[in-house]
This record gives sequence, structure tokens and C-alpha cells, in this order.
Amino acid sequence: MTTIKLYDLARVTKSGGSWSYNVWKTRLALNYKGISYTTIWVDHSTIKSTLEAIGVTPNTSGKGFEYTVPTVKLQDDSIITESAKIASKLEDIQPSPSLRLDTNLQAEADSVVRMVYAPLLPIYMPHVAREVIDKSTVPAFAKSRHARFGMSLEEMEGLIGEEQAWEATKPGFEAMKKLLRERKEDEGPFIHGSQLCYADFVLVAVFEALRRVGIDMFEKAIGMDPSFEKLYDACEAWVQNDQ
Ligand SMILES: N[C@@H](CCC(=O)N[C@@H](CS)C(=O)NCC(=O)O)C(=O)O
Repeated sequence: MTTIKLYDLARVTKSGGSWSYNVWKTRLALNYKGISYTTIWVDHSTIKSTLEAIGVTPNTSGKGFEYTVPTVKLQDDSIITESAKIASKLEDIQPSPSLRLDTNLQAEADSVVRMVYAPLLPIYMPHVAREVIDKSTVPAFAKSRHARFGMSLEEMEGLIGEEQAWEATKPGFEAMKKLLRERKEDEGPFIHGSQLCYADFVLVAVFEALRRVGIDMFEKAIGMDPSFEKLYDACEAWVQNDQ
């Protein structure tokens, strides 16, 4: 039986594993459900040609990148791109344990994550270029950032200092704290308390991506509120499979 193929972004060395935020949402879901998969590593010079070759249609909305991971090739050879669509397909293929998909809650979690992520991009992207990806792929990485954000990595880095960037994440982390508090049904670590749902993975993915890109960033983020560490620790079993 062929297993699911997961397309993910490579890093310069194999150790350290997956580092990409959106792919972590899918890995968490796959690992939680115990679905077996193999990873096909692409990089910023090969993502387009690889995904084009398996029949992915480009995102031409003008929002986001043209070709993205996570993309999966399922056992029946169908291809799905977009983490939210993949989550819903995985839930159909294997309903138990359930991801308890709730589109409104996922949208809320997505928006909280964006509030945290956006101010960090000027420090995160240049750091990825310097420390995470292979040097030979940096020009392609820089080119697609330029197309998306309208500036070079150097210009991006000059936008804001590190301290100011972290200061600007505070409303996002406050919103995350609120999200982790207002729907609790008991003392459990997840949004709903002791019952996990996919929106928890949307939040955990941001911590995991930061951990895989720079441990200092992870420690700063997770230290913002005790509820973050509780949530992360409760999901730790599902961040182990990173290959
Ligand atoms: N909405 C998409 C976003 C996917 C996305 O932007 N993925 C990033 C990696 S985290 C990517 O593939 N970027 C392509 C690139 O960096 O060129 C999803 O949820 O899957």
C-alpha cells in the first residue's frame, strides 16, 4: 500500500526537520491520527516545478504564494494543497481520533496567528535565509518574498528592530490568550479544555515553526503566557515525527 506523500520545505541540514508553519498544521493532524506518510522535500528553487509536475494548479488570487506546501498526494493519487482542505480530507479518510473541525474557530485561530506572525516577518524571513535554507536556494526565496511583500529581504529587515517587532506581537499573543481562555469547558490545556480540536493545532504550529527556525524566538513566544506552554506540552507527542 502506498502511503500519503507530504510535500514540505527542506532545510540546509536534515537534522532539525520540518520548519514550515503551514506544514506543521498538517503534520500535527497526521501524527495525531497516526496516519503514515512520507515527506517529499522541495525547496524554493524546486517547489514550482515539483508541484506543477504533479498537477497542482497555481494560486493566482494575488494573495499568498503561487505554489505552496503543505500539498499532499493521497493513496488514490489525488492531490490536495492548502492546510485547511487537507485537514478536512484527513478527517474524511480517518474520522478517529477526530480533529473536531469547526470552520469559525479555525478562522479565529488563523487570524490570531496572523496577528502574531505578521510583525515577526521582518526578522523571521531574513533569519530563514541566513540560517535555515540552503544558500543555493536563497535567490529563489528572496525573489518570491519580493513578489509577495514588494521588497528585498534587506529592506524587510530594515523595517523594524527586533525589540519593536516583539512588542508589536503583544496584541496577537493577548488575542491568543483570550482564545485559550474564553471557550474552556474545564481546566484542560486546549481551547475547549480537555477536548482537542484542529484549531489547537493552528496555534501549536506557530510555536513549532518558531522552535524549528530559532529556539530564542520559540522561548520568547512560549514565555508570553503559561497557557501557551501548557498547550504546547499537551501536543508534544505530535511534533516528534518531523521527517
Ligand atoms: N493557505 C495556505 C498557505 C500555505 C503557505 O503559504 N505555505 C508556505 C510555507 S509555510 C509556502 O509554501 N510558501 C511558499 C514559498 O515560501 O515560496 C495553507 O494553509 O496551506
